[in-house]
Amino acid sequence: MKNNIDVTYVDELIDKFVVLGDDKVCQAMRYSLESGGKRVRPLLLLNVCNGICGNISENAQRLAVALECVHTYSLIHDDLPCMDNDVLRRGKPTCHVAYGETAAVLAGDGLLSYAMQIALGGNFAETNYSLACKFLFDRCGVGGMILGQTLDIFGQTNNVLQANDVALHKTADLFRAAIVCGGITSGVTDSQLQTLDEIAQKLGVAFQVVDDLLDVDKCEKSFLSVLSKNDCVAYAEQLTAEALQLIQCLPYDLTYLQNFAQFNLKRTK
Ligand code: GRG
Repeated sequence: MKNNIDVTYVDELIDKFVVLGDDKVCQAMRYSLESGGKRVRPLLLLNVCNGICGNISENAQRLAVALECVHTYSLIHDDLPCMDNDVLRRGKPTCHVAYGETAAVLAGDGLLSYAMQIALGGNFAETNYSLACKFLFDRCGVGGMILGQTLDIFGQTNNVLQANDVALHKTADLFRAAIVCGGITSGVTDSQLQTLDEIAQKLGVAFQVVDDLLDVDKCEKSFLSVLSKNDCVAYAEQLTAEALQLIQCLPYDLTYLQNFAQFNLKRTK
């Protein structure tokens, strides 16, 4: 069992696997990758591995870093003038404000390609690694995170079902990639993978509900546009309780997941 799977450890893995040049696009990629993200998704993946098999393989490290690259690209593109047009992210100028729109588009593209390069550089002789790579990139694509963004931008969010559908793809799909890939690389059974997937969906939607509660200015296309504040809190609590119950069905030490689920309800950023 490894101790201290924390933000510092994830940062070390990012330094190990993301080796960039010094041109403007690489600078923009580095700027966003190193601007204070919480590293939620890689931490979930690595801690699930550690809790299940007490070991973190290089393949798992690669998937964790690839996932953070995908997450970072999604934020850069989401902030662009043609999407949310945000000027601040994590209290700092967004990538396109700091480096210009063209470099920011390319930085997002670069991070997505880099994620594939890191994942494809892994050891495919290891059981089920190809399955883990497929699962990760399926969850990023047009049936996953991109679908979430498509529903968010071009669809309607008039009721809880629609808001839930957006959150399941925009947010929960990368949580599924994290938690299920942690399970795949640790060799759990298919039925345990199914349970991990259900836990991930509940935690992912709960994360988005709390995100909307923390961003009260965003009144459109938010859980707050279809539920009262109290009902949002109750919904996040209900999803968390369901996730915690499912975690207890698994025969592993998943204390990290339990703590994360509770922490999410109290987080302030
Ligand atoms: C690929 C064109 C394109 C768009 C990407 C999904 C998406 C579309 C953008 C993500 C924008 C967004 C706000 C998604 C919701 C998920 C979410 C709550 C993101 C913030 O995650 P944190 O809190 O971020 O983990 P940090 O800053 O800690 O890395």
